[in-house]
Amino acid sequence: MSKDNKPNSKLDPNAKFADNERLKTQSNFLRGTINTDLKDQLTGGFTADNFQLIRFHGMYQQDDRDIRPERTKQKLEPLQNVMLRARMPGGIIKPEQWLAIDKFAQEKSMYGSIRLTTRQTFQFHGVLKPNIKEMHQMLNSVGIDSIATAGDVNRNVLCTTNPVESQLHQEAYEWATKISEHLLPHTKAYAEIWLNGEKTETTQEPILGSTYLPRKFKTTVTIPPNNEVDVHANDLNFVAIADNGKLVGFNVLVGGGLAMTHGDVNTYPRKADDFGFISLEHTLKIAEHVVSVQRDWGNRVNRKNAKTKYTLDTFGADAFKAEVEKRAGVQFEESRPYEFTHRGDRIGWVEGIDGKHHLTLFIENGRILDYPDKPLKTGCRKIAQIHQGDFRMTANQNLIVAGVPAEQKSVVEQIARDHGLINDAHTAQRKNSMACVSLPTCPLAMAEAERYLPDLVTKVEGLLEKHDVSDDNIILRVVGCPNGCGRAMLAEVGLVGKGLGKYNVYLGGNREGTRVPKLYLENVGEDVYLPALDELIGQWVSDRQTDECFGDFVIRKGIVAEVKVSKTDFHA
Ligand code: SRM
Ligand code: SF4
Repeated sequence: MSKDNKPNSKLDPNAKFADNERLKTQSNFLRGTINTDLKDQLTGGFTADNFQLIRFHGMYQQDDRDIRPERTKQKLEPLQNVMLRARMPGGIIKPEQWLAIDKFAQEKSMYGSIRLTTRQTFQFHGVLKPNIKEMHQMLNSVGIDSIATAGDVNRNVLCTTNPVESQLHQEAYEWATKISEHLLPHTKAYAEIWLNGEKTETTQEPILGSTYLPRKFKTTVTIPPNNEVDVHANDLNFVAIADNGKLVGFNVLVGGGLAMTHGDVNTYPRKADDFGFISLEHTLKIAEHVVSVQRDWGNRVNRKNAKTKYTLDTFGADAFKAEVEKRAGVQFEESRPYEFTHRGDRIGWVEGIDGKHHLTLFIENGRILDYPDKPLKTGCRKIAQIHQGDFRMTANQNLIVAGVPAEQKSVVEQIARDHGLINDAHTAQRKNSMACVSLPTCPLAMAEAERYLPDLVTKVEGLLEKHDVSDDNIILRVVGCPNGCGRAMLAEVGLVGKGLGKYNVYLGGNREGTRVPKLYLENVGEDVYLPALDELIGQWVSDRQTDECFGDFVIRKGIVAEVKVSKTDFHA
């Protein structure tokens, strides 16, 4: 759609806009009637448009699907509550902030957990209506907000954690924060509604536009060679180019995204295209105009084809890039060389070049909770009570205790060990497996993911042991539906939920996260895919080339075809 609200030239001019366009237009810059709904204690939920509008404020209305049937039987409304997702550019959180969120999760959320996400932030699940305002005010009191962590806007900006090169990380992190701030909505609706802020009239959204973006938009600042943030899942990526450890500019990658819809060949996961290099001073202009071109050219009729990845395939990447250059008044230079070599977090201690120590804790599924045999939440709280550095949430749902002085290392490690935050028995396979939240809170889940992953990993560990490669691993990711929140569409083995106990199995991603996998088995259960994996792992072990990973092996052997261009290859 162009700025004057007409569909763009590639769409049928008579096509009807998606209803989300109406609700954004009528929302008075994201206010809707949320305030009225908040006062209505007859229902725990939000009504009509407000159900969608609260997303722009970082919340989703949910109910626990495990107890839904029982409540229906009792003729009760589902137990409506909200999930909150915070805005934490680069995933950095200070100990005092940690203590505040820990307290809130414990006292005011239904599940008591802090859930680290695949996009370097945390979620509270199960916050009831009477506690929502208090939650935002608590967050605000420690300098956290949840503006634009959901909805048709630029979301939380990621930044590779890189604990080793402190100066480069600091510079990249500052850019992640600046980009996040630059692309935030200008409306003061959040402060007005949740923080009892002064009423100020909003008259325009200079970057996002009065109807915001056609769809969600995701951005990263990435420090190669670690592709922990998975650039190809993101609309816009700034890949850091350094000279002698100092940041000089970015290669800009545009148009990645992973979601699809089962059975709809017009939807597919797609890698981002490399537009070229820019020097640092152009960063915000380029960010702004990749957003503005997507804002004006993106599909506002069909939300399934509204993300930047489809805009690039509709108009052509060259046309999109030329328009960005024109609007920003900046020419992309030829891309500078860089390489991604891995994505996993280095679990355990590393020493930074500044002499500080950093401990990466493996948090299975990112769920920080006091389990009977491992009180993870208490352990994190105890570390936060003595820690003088900060915490970094990684895009692999793990947590780094960053900036520990040498003399405090042993105390931090002891707390972590005492509370199950360090477990030497965790295999490389477990540490390189990931799942999305899925059931019971996700309304879109078709199959289990987070609750299933630990058992599945044990079974895959068994297969690796059987074939005598226990120290090796395969990047394994499970998602409860094809939206792909656990980034299964960049895994060596990706399971995508189809129905309870049934998954589509995709093979052929690589270690670096630069290849989309391809469908191998459709709508199957463990009884089918575990024997199939057993067989394939056997072949891999006997026929692999030196250090060849599983994903590369299945492509070389033609077990699945390589996806080079998603639009043509993914469903072929
Ligand atoms: Fe996601 C929707 C959880 C990362 C693609 N995602 C959802 C919702 C909010 C369900 C809903 O719309 O009601 C899920 C809430 C579950 C719950 O109970 O918490 C949900 N997504 C998550 C998280 C928490 C998964 C996790 O286990 O960590 C991640 C939160 C990230 C964050 O902090 O912002 C999460 N979601 C992703 C990713 C991965 C990434 O960005 O690196 C993707 C794929 C990349 C991409 O966008 O292409 C992803 N989520 C989606 C989609 C499909 C979007 C699309 O292009 O069609 C939806 C559904 C939608 O937007 O309509 C979705
Ligand atoms: Fe929910 Fe699907 Fe995302 Fe999993 S992939 S969290 S099931 S929307």
